[in-house]
Amino acid sequence: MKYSFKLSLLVVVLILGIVGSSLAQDANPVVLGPITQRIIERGELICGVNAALPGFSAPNDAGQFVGFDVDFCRAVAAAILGSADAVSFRPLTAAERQAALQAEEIDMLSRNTTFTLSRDTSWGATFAPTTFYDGQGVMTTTESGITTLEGLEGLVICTNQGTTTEGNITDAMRERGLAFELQTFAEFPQAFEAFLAGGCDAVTTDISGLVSYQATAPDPGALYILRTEDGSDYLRTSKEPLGPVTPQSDAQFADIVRWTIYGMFAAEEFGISSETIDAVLAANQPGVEGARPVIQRLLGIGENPSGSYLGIANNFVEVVVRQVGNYGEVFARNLSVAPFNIPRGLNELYTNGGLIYAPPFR
Ligand SMILES: N[C@@H](CCC(=O)N[C@@H](CS)C(=O)NCC(=O)O)C(=O)O
Repeated sequence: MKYSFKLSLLVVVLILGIVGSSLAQDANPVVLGPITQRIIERGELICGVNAALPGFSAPNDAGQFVGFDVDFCRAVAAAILGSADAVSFRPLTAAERQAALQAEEIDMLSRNTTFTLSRDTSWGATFAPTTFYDGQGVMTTTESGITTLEGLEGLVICTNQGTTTEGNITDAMRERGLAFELQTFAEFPQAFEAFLAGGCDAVTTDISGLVSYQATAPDPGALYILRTEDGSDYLRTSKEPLGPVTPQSDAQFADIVRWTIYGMFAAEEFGISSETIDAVLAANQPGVEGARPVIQRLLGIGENPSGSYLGIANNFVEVVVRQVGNYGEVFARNLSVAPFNIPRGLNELYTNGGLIYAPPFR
């Protein structure tokens, strides 16, 4: 009796061991989150964007959305659906974005949105990695001769509602002991129009936004973005880390967005672009001399798991780079060109002194 009990215990332990080890070999099967599932069923990603921020997000002459922020929507669609074109864009104002995200009218938001503590907690949102490290700036007219915040004492500064900008400008002026009048508008284009019409002495928002508006204004030379005392850079009155946002209800989808962005950062770091992808693939096949394991893991070459951890195509980084490009290509195509000519600055790779850094793909 005692003997047979021991025997059956041994059998149970053996069975558990076999089942356990086969589970471990399979890794954890990925359970797709509700938003990921919806995107797959719909065959399309719904992405909330800015309708009027050339360089970052605006319709082109053919009515298609193009720009830096738009390309991250396209990258996520390529990662999940295999096609960067499988995106439906929803134009949203700054004030509309929180509700749209909370109601899950959009799968993700990619709209010059600053990552802050209050938004991360009270929006019911998950912030993806920062794709553009920005700061708030202030614009005056060349004609006014105002080149400092002190020069704006007692004057009218305009911006749009529902933004980090409103609080930041108040802090910046108060810290310097400068009184001023803040006028806010429902949308930034209205604030900019009021400024151009002389109703505001200055207008303030993200420096990227000011550069975009200046570049596309009828007379860019008539507009001045305040600079630091030594003139070497724009005056930054805040930190504005901008990046995509997803609803908090789906951590699995948030992982896909996060690692799609990291994949684009890592691809730039390892010299993998839409132009070099075929050569990189060929040079890194198993058994090829000089093949780099770090690249094999990133691109999911051979037996290396990559997208399989996310429940999407194992070679998702290859698909994204082929169709959208690496981070540097996306930056160059949209922002390094005239009329914007935005320098990489903090948005350089960490290997070049910037903040763009991807954790390991392992
Ligand atoms: N990054 C800031 C500001 C974003 C913002 O609203 N920027 C303006 C100026 S570039 C804009 O997008 N305006 C368009 C609008 O108001 O709809 C935030 O997240 O609050």
